[in-house]
Amino acid sequence: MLKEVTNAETQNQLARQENITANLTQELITTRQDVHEEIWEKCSAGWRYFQGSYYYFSTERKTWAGSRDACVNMGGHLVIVETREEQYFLQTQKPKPFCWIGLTDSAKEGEWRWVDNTPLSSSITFWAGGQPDNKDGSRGQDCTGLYTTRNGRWLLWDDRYCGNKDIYICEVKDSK
Ligand SMILES: [Ca+2]
Ligand SMILES: [Ca+2]
Repeated sequence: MLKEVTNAETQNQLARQENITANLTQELITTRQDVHEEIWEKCSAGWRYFQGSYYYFSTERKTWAGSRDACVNMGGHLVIVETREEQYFLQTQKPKPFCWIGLTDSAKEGEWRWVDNTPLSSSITFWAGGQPDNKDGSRGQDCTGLYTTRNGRWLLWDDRYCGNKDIYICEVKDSK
């Protein structure tokens, strides 16, 4: 009798655990579907996904400040390039011919900061040869963008006049 009760309890426990496992599996499948749908939705609307961030490549042209505000309105920020891989990813997307990124020295000449106020690291920079040169007559150049070098192969950084209207790249970190 005692043995039968124990067996029944064990079976009950097994059944409960199977139930929990099945629920967890279902939850995992649903979460995966949600993530895929979100990626698909964003990508199909002009967003691209790379290593934990979504990137939006605009087709409309705005000043640097206008671009910065547009990205904030989309829940993100002008792209902040933190790694070589990220820079190479942006290069492969070929956003021609020039597009704003979130780097400026408008607060203090020569002191480059990202839009989240992080100072530019000297080890991760991708300035084109001779840049930044701050050359645009008396207006100076305080805002950075990616531009296609003459051989058309590399997208490197150049500082330009912030009032120029150009396309831009926004970044939104994946919250999941
Ligand atoms: Ca400057
Ligand atoms: Ca320049």
